[in-house]
Amino acid sequence: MRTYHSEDHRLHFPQAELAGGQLVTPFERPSRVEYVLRRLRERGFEAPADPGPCDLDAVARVHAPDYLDFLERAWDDWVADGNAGEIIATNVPAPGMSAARRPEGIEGQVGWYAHASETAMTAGTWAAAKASAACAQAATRDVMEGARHAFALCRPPGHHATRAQFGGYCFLNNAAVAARMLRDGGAGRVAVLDVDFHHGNGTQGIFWEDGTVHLVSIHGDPLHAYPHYIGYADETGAGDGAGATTNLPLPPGTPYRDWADALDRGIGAIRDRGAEALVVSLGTDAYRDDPISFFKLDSDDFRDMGARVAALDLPAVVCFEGGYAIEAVGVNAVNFLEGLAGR
Ligand code: 7XA
Ligand code: ZN
Repeated sequence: MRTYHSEDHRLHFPQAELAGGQLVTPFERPSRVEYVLRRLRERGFEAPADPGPCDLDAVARVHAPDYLDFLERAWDDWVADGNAGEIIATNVPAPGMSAARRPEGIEGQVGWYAHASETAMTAGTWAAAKASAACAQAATRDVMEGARHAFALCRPPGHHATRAQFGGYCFLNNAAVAARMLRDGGAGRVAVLDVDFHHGNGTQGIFWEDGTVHLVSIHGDPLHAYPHYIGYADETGAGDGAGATTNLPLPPGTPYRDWADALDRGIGAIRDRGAEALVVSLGTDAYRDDPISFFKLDSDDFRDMGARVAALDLPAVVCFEGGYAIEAVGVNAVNFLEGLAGR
């Protein structure tokens, strides 16, 4: 299995995340990638390839042009406005406000394009986000050219990024870009299987009315978990996409046997809709020691998870998402890949 990685992920390293009423070092930090790289090496995977430049046309297939323009200029506009710190959304168009007009000032625009305030932007965020999407694109090209599986070590992650908003540490939706590329490349139906602890709200929104891309997301029940306001089982898509969203929320403390039952239901749903290719949003934050999550999976469970996904017998692009129990992130991600590859 080929793997893709860009050192440009380092360009995104905010110093602050608003968590529990404090500014802390973000959970989503560059060392996460180091642990995955180290484990890939230890387990004999070939050295990750650089993905090359990001194809912005492919990104624009899933994100709004004005949002991409905002991401590109946000830092310069922020600094030009006299701001000395990192970009953090402090004002948002809440329900009840007139949200029909985008503000002209950068502070108002930051809130316009954000759906959460834990996620800071820095001078290098746009470059890192593009490099992350480029990894997904390179892995997708591999699969389109006949590879069975490919792994994109994406950072920053992507599944919370909607068509026109960032949040949840995500700016560009790498999995959605991959799914769109697979469809544009000729796959009749594509499935996105999101095994990250958090609901893939961005992916859901992007494909909400698209019956050709089936999202299956297994995640912490939004009654108790971020992103809090979306991800319920009765959200199943609309219009042409009616029935093409499958949400499998699970309660606090869920052990692997229950999690795996949900996975098997999701795999059954993917089979039923007849996907020809698969994108996996691989977060490892369902792990029992993850600091911001509440499932109880062990490291070995990620290998079993990969093996169950392999039984779908579909070509698959795997995009890295969340996972913050730093030392275990590498083991868990690579266990999944080995299970998938039958190693
Ligand atoms: O998969 N998504 C993540 O791992 C990011 C979750 C962000 C949680 C922020 C809670 N304030
Ligand atoms: Zn997550």
